[in-house]
Amino acid sequence: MSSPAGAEENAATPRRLFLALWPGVVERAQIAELAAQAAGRGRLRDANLHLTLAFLGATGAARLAAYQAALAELPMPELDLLLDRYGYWPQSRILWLGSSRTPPELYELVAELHRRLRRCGFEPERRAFQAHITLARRFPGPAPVQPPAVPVRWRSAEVALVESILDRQGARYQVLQRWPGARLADGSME
Ligand code: 3AM
Repeated sequence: MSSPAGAEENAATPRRLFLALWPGVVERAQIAELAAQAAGRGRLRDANLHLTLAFLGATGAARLAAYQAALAELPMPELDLLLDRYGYWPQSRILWLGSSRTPPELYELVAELHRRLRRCGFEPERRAFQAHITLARRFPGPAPVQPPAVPVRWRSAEVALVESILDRQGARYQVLQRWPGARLADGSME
């Protein structure tokens, strides 16, 4: 099936990409627990939980290379997120987890990503960035009345480039690359 011609074709096929904060094992388990409490069986698969920073959409190889070059020297803040509230968007029927005090550094990071990607032809979404982790799609609503009993503390200093791959069970996400913040031995940033 995978003839050389087929391989070339695959290389030329645009990939559906986005940039995200990608939880580590511990935070992922904690977020998944909240998803299970709030949405039960209708929740996203644990492995798919993430916080989208920028949706890049179908991206060809040349554009991807330009994005990667643009993000090479990304100044990355250390983000300290407290995921302490649920939200629900009735129009898209999305149940999400977020923070009642999204740190300004996260908005600044998204603005910086937009600045860098725009130079490569990227067009950011018009609607304002809203930091959220989707817990369930096609959720009947409303969001749980009570906030999470145990909020999740998530410290992140990495932007992940993620590919969305459709399989029989829906979208599966694969991290292709990460841009780590340069951290000094004493914990401060370069
Ligand atoms: O982080 P969430 O789950 O909100 O909704 C999609 C998901 O966001 C979003 O990209 C993330 C990874 O798939 N997405 C999908 N298509 C999109 C589009 N056309 C989109 N965001 C904006 N425009």
